[in-house]
Amino acid sequence: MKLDARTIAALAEHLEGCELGVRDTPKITDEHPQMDWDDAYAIQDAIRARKQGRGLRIVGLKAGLTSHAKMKQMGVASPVFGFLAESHALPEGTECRVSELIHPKVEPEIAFVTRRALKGPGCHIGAVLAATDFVLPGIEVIDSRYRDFKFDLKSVVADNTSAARFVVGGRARPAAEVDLRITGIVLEKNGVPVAFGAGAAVLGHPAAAIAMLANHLGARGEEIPAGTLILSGGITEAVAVEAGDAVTLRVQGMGSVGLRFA
Ligand code: OOG
Ligand code: MG
Repeated sequence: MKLDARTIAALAEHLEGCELGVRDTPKITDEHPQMDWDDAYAIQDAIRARKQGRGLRIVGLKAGLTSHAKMKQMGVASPVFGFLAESHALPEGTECRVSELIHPKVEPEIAFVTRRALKGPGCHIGAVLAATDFVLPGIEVIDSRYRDFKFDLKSVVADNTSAARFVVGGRARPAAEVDLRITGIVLEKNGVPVAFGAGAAVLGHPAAAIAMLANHLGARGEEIPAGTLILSGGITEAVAVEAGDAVTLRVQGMGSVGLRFA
């Protein structure tokens, strides 16, 4: 760790303040270039603790920057991990209020729900599939707190990997019943297909993102508990949205999930 406890607490307060106050900020590594990975995750953990301290439940986990499309769009080279709080969850059929967000974008994702705990190191796709209860379509709304979505990996980890809102829905399927590598997806905006892909875009198999998360947590002495919802990462580039837009994600064999922006 390169930052002291006070700086970590102050940066967590700053970034969460930007989230709740709908304000952007320059990336935090501009002022703290010496920040390391442990600092970045410590800031994210402090944001999580702030939310829990206000009585908010943590309802899931997320992997991000797990596809080449996303890595290329954001100019980075490795996945990152974050959390989903109760305040990020949108029930299917409700509207997402754009006034609560800075510059939202949507991502088509496959969500996993575990039935057994997953613990790294050494977690692999097979272990993930064996521990998965079901998979289902999910739309993640990301909203980097950084000006113009410009960041480096440490800054985005500290900012809880741009987590803002998400919705899951459609038809949940047992993981054993689908081949997620060749599962096709179409993302529609206002009825027009705008992004297409297949599960293999995410690290060859979306379950690989969950294995990476388990291994990441394992290195910190933590695990993915049973019953956890996990977003495995955007399959395509993220698509900007504004008030009035309606977005639908269709996933082969899993129906569709939609979100309206107001
Ligand atoms: C970081 C979060 C990326 C994903 O699914 O790739 C992410 C960002 O692009 O702002 O959630
Ligand atoms: Mg995402």
